[in-house]
Amino acid sequence: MPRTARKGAVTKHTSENESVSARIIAETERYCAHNYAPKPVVVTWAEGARVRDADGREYFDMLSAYSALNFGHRHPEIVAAAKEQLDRVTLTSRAFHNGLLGEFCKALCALTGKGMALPMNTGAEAVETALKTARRWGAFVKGVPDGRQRIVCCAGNFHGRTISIIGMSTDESARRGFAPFTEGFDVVPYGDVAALERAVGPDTVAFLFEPIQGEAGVILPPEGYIAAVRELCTRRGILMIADEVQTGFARTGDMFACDHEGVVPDIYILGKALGGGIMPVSAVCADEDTLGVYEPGSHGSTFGGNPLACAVALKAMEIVRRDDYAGMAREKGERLRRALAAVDNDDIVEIRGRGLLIGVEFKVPAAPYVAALIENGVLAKETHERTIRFAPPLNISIEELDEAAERIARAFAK
Ligand code: IF1
Repeated sequence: MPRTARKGAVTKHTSENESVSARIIAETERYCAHNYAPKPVVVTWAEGARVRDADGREYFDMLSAYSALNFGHRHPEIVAAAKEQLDRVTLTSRAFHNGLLGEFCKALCALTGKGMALPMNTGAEAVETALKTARRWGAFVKGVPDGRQRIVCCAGNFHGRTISIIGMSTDESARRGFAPFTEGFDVVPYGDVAALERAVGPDTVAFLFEPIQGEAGVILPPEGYIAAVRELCTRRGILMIADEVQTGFARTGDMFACDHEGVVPDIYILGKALGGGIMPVSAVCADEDTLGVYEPGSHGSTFGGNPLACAVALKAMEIVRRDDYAGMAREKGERLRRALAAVDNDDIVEIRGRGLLIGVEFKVPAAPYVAALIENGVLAKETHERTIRFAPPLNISIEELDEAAERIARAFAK
């Protein structure tokens, strides 16, 4: 198969003083696999909602590392917690106890209302852990013959990049060349409860969904969908698994996006912002009748629950509540959506989202608008070609948010 030319090759930098960025980009392009086409910005410093590139230009970060930076870059209290822990112990593996894992899991249980937590590192690892939990629960608790467990998921889903997870994907670009895939998944249209009702059978053990589909383009389900899913999963005896990796930790204006409809899923999948913007921390939270399916040696991770991750996440969980990040996301999300709605550009088809997870859909490819945003000092990225996601740190100041909105309006002016 001839190597296809890589899309989005680095654009030639125009002026001399950009040679630092160009040199760094060229080195990255030469030695790093091309599994991304990054925008031509080399971030070398960041604080709060601001980042600077290798040539000293400053931008507002309106992507927040895909919602892992709810607390902004280098939140001082979270950095301090990390530094303190660095001088004690950073890694033990789970072959031994460490001084923070119990406290970390207890705090997660307090935050989610669940009885237990299982610590992992990346979102994908937490999703895989939730899938394994559901399959075991199906075999050991529900009584589905082992090997026949089925899990329902949604068209347009994004849950990570492992082979089992992309096996659920309906995005050909995430699947091409990676077959064969893991069996046991059924796909239903997102937001369609009747389709879910039809898809659930005697061997179905769980339904996995995103309360708002991020990567699909900030797609909100119909009002009442989450509550209807809750009722259906309870009635049909299957686990309701909410992937809150991107929507969790106050991003959508509630602690979790399921809270918008007052729903508690059987399993929460958490990640991204749980790491406070410092390091990967993820977890699966559920009650003991679900997470109790594990016995020693049945699942694990070298770094899962390490003391440095626990220290950082404990501080993040303290701050997200103490400083009412959900309230901030609601207030600033409304402010930003109002500013975006005032932009006069008939290329804009729809502005949607909740809290500070906002998508602006265009009728044309959005990449040129992203380039204009970058020229105006705003970092963002399009998803699925025509939707630009705006997800700034939740603690961005009102002044910074208003300045960012003005820059966005300038970039979007036709
Ligand atoms: C990429 C997307 C966002 C996620 C949800 C699990 C994971 C993610 C709902 C896995 C991760 C990231 C991955 C990153 C880009 C980004 C992304 F565009 F890919 F889909 F945010 F929308 N569940 N999303 O959004 O977590 O293993 O990455 O820690 O892979 O390109 P992870």
